[in-house]
Order: sequence, then structure tokens, then C-alpha cells
Amino acid sequence: MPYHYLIALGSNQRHPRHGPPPQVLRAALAAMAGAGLVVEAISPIIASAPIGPSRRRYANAAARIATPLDPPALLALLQSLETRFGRVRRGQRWGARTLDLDIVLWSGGLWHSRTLTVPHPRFRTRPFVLGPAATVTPDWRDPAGTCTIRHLHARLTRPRPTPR
Ligand code: A4P
Ligand code: MG
Repeated sequence: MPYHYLIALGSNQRHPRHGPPPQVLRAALAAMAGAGLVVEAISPIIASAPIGPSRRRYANAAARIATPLDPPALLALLQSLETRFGRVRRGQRWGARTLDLDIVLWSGGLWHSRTLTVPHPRFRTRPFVLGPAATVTPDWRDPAGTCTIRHLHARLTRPRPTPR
């Protein structure tokens, strides 16, 4: 398998068959494996407060996968899975969703095209991405800097000194 990827999973809407968001993520991981992706490591599923307009809490997780697909081909596959899980794009940014599958990092470094940017532009500031990611790809490095995932996560969660 030539490529490795870090995938972030999110859900904040129940699915009529699979059930509440944590169950949606478990079913999504099974569907990813069923679609031919080699799921090498899965983080614990965490609950997180929403960032953005949707008020519902999220279930989030991360997975390390291997596949011969290049980033656009993998994005197309992940989006077809999102659609299969009933995700409806209503045009609202960061709206509620049954399933969100984002490409956070890949073994090829940087990727930029009209529809896809890797690393995911906002991953460095998001505890709900870095927390799970630190359990599956702690030693992967941000290709736009020098930090490992472990380091980025520690930096984000470190208590700040209280101002005098
Ligand atoms: N796109 C560009 N780069 C990527 C990439 N690396 N991975 C494009 C996946 N997609 C990428 O994404 C919109 C478009 O981004 C895609 O068509 C693709 O061509 P989308 O999944 O349709 O919509 P989105 O998820 O609302 O947009 P985006 O920008 O991925 O949102 P974020 O930044 O992922 O935020 N709060 C909590 N607690 N937990 C969450 O998981 N998620 C979001 C979504 C907001 N708040 C959250 C959470
Ligand atoms: Mg997304």
C-alpha cells in the first residue's frame, strides 16, 4: 500500500438505522474497511463541544489508514460514504451532519488543489482532531512545520500561565 492517511471522523446527528453519533462512527469505520481501505489504527471515540453554528455535541475519532488511492480519489470515496450515511449538504458551513470524513494528513506531505487541501487547514487548532490523532499517529509531523502531532496536541492543551 503506497500511501498512509490520517482521517478525522465527526458526527453530531443520529442515523435512523445506526443510532447515535458514536454508533455512526463505528459503522463508518466498518464501511471504510468494507470499501477497501486498510484501517490500521482507530482512536477512542470522544464527545466534544461544537465549534460553529450547530448546537449539538459531536462524537469525534481518528483513524490511520493505508490505501493506494491518491488524495482526490480518497476524498471522492470518503464523500460517497458520507452520502451513503445520509449526509445532506444544505450549504451551511459547519452545519449539523450525520457523518464528516476529513483527510487531515497523508504520507505524501502537502497537497493543494481546488477541492482539497492537505494538511486540513484547521487541524492544528482543534482539540477534537488532535486528541484522537495523538493516539493513532503521535509521531507524524506537520509537513508545513516541524511539530509532531503529539507536540501540537500538547501545545494546544497545555494550561496557560495566569496573567498577573
Ligand atoms: N476539502 C478541502 N480540504 C479537505 C480535506 N483535507 N478533507 C473540501 C476533506 N475535505 C476537504 O467540506 C467542504 C469541502 O472541503 C469539501 O467538498 C472538500 O472539497 P465538507 O465536509 O463538505 O463540509 P464541512 O465539513 O462543513 O467543511 P470543513 O471545512 O471540512 O469543516 P471543518 O473545518 O471540518 O469543520 N465541532 C466539533 N466539536 N467536532 C467536529 O467534528 N466539525 C466541524 C466541521 C465544525 N465543528 C465541529 C466539528
Ligand atoms: Mg469535512
